[in-house]
Amino acid sequence: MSNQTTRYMTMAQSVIAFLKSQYVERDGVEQPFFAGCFGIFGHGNIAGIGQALQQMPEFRYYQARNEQAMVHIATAFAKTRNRLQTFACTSSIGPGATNMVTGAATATINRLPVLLLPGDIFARRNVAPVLQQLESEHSQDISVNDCFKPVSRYWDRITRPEQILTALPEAMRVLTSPAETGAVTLALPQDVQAEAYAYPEAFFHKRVWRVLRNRPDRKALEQAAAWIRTSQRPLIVAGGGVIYSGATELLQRFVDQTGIPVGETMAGKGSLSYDHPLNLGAIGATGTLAANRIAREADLVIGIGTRYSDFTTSSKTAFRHPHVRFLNVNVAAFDAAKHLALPVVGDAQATLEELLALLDGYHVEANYRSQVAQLHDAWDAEVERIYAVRHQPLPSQGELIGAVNERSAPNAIMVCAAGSLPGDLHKLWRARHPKNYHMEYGYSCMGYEIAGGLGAKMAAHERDVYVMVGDGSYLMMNSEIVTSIQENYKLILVLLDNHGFKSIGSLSRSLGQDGFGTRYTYPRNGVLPGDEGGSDVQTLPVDLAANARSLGAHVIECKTYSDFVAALEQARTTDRTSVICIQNDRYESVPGYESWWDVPIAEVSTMPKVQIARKEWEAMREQERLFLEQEGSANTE
Ligand SMILES: Cc1ncc(C[n+]2csc(CCOP(=O)(O)OP(=O)(O)O)c2C)c(N)n1
Ligand SMILES: [Mg+2]
Repeated sequence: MSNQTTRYMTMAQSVIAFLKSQYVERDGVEQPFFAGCFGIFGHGNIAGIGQALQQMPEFRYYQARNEQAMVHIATAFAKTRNRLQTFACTSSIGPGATNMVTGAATATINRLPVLLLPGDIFARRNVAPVLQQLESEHSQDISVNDCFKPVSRYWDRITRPEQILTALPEAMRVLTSPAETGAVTLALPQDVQAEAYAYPEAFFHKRVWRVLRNRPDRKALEQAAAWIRTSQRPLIVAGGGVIYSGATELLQRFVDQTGIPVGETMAGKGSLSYDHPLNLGAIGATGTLAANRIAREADLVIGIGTRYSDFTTSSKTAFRHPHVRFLNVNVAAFDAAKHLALPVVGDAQATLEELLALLDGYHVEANYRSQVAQLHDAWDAEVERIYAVRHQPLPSQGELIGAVNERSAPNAIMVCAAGSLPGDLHKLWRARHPKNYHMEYGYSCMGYEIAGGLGAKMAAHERDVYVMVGDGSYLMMNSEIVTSIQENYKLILVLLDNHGFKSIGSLSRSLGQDGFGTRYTYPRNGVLPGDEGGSDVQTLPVDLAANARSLGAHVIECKTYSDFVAALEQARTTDRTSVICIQNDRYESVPGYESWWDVPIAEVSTMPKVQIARKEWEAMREQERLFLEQEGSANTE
């Protein structure tokens, strides 16, 4: 140790100096892993990370308005960059830190890398309780930052400056691992951030983290090929992993050679161009008739880069063939093993390449392929029908989605996360490239939309970014409009106002609960009206257009479909963040297509509609499958 050159610097300075020197490389392409640091300063980080950022302006600091939002920005940025680049996020202690917990969960659930650096209470403790400190009577080794543990893939608290020497490399290992990535949290006590230490110079040398394309076990691969060859009705479920791995072109070659059709998950939509004849479109609870019909009778489901959420499996009712088997290609053993599958653990691109070679000469039977082609075409016609609805007096959501899809440049990005939009977009959006459809549906976090749009735009300046957002999500988090103006990243926000929760309103109706608590209206006789209030309700005096204008956005208000089309044209040519406000009909919905989603209904109630809904639910529950006994599965063969 004594002969080594060292740099005497604060722990916070060492963090920034280290982050600046971290690179990733995949397929021979090298790039810095961090695009900079988002942050909001307070006493918990200003003199530590804040001072370090000020001293090292080459590691760009960006100011956000809300800590949750800045994590969403970083997450969306990482998603757009296929997990090869992200931001660090610094916060003060207390509320600044816990505001990031929701962002951390969003990143971890979606398997996207973000580095969180919340400030923490004094390690030396003598001045405790400091402002915003949570006290505990049973331990002094506790702070609100412990809340990050379950939502982080790696969590550490740095109570001595030299601990960063072992913590940061661990953080990098997890962040750059496709199988392990998610939120990484390093809680940094505010006193330790400012403490100096003689760090070895070598710690700051440029380090390149190779993002590996792990190849699958050969035997598993051969078995996979054998299963495919004996299958009559195979179906690929393409998840986000296909896109993150950059395996989309290979997927197309794979399906062209084998004739196996593809259903796409929320994160996997865009894996294959919408107009490919073997693309059945969205699968599952928000799926198309084409994908759900084929799923029902599939005898082999080939999951590629999917975590099989309940939306993908229609709560385990989508796959009904009595002898259906699963074969899962995934970087994460955890996901590969789901549904008692034959697990093929490896990178999607590397695996598809090898699997394709083993499938030489194989093709699905002609009648299966023609059934798929027919369903594909019928679905296309259904989308066309919904795009052409001209609902009066308020337009339908489906036609507005159609207008955005048709009027946006083919290389644009559409960002969305929560409400009724994700289900409609999953079905109706015509994804023309792998980044066209940016949906955060792992956490479906209201508030992700605008911040996420900014992250996507920062990652892809050259593309137009459309944020599709409901009035509920808009009200929950619109703060980053300001950041988009400050940093001059133009977004086009499409704000669909239906005075409340269209999504939960229709969910509520399906449960026999009449839209209770889902409308933005004044209470009547001390009760908030649901559907029974009809149009005879007093709406709230909220002016979302004025709100957006007040944040610095260019605002276009429209009433009709043709106003909306004109607004889209105008927004395209405006040079700053634009918000298109339109009211849409709360009740006119895109239908479901032979799918289900399990939301439990009250077992006993005084409400007759709830009792009826409960009976229907009980029947559907019977259809949920466990996939415990699969002939010839990995464990029995
Ligand atoms: C942070 C958060 N809180 C609650 C929910 C549950 N939730 C899902 S959609 C929704 C309503 C969204 O309203 P809006 O953005 O207006 O979209 P709409 O349903 O009207 O299309 C709610 C409350 C959520 N997904 N995220
Ligand atoms: Mg709404």
